[in-house]
Amino acid sequence: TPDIFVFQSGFPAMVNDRLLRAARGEEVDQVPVWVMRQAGRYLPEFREVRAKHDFFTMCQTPSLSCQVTLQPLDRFPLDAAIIFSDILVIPQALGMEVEMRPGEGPVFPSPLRGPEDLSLLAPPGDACTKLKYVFDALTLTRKELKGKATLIGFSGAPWTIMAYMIEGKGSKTMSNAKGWLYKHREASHKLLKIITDATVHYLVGQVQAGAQVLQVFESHAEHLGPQLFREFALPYLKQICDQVKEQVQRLGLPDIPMIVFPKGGHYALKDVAALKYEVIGIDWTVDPTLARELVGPTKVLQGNLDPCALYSDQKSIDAAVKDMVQKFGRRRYIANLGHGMYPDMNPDHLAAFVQAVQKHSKD
Ligand code: 1CP
Repeated sequence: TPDIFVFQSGFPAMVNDRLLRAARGEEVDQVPVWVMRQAGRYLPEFREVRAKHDFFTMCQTPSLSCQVTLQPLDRFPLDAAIIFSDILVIPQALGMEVEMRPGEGPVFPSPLRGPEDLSLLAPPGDACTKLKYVFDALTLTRKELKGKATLIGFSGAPWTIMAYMIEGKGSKTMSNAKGWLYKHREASHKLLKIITDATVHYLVGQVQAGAQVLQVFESHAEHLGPQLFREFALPYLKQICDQVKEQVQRLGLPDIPMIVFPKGGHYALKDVAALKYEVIGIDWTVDPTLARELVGPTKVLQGNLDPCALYSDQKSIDAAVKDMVQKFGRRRYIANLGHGMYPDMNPDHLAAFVQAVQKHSKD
């Protein structure tokens, strides 16, 4: 539609498209770099904003979301910005209450108790009308970025979201959510389908709003193992990628590179590589050489320094990054940590990480 054309063409031209090029498998002058949780409490300027506002109020206020999304880019020469939001806005949009409790993380006061609770969820097609604030934050941020970095939109993957909806918070074992997979197989698929449908709408909306790359976080892959992953994660990751790409094409928008991050899912990398995601995020437990062997030559890899390596001194960070870049190679590679920043990390050590990627990967 003409509306969308105006929207997409109304953004500033890209001054730095390194990450986009790498995601498409094209040659780059140096390896692009960004880090998961690059906007967050390890930055004093983030804590200052966070002290004044509730977490979800920040997500729901485009000017605040934009402000903290850009904070790490003012400090470090990063090649991407990831929109400040959370994967749990999808359960919220499906009608569930989620609170962010200081020191505890996200908590659902009324998690799903059993299959009968599925009838309480809002229809997935309606969910996205409640997430307009994310779209507005993306549009604003894409403009404010002025083409200096690629804007990443994201969502959680269905199994990871289902796990929170049933556990009601983070869990060491995920035994309640896994209990559903064994006891309520049909209802589990029904729930995963609801989440998938809402997520497809949500991600397509993010592209319309200005997201240039999408990352799908399967943060709790480690709890599944090969069999459960094949039945309860893989088909939904496939549906998300296939349907988002199809709908984006139907809207006349350019093809969007997609990243899938199956954290702790080393056992599933071969299966995941059969999907159409261009980029696969690798956590720090997988050796880069093995990751490349498992996914084959054409996929782009992203990762994977142990985040805790940032607790070491700057010289050691430089050496670790040199080793990582050498193992992954300069082509079809996006440098990142193997998971997110922690609140007690020193921003100067992230600076050392970013600088080392650039130093060791220039052509
Ligand atoms: O720069 C960025 O990455 C900021 C945007 C962002 C993203 C991509 C946030 C802000 N959250 C997320 C994704 C997210 N949220 C994931 C996937 C990534 C991952 O595996 O870490 C997950 C699992 C969540 C759920 C969540 N939100 C947790 C984990 C809970 C648990 O114990 O399992 C927590 C602690 C949050 C809160 C949160 N989200 C984001 C921030 C900055 C914070 C800290 C909260 C605060 O400021 O009070």
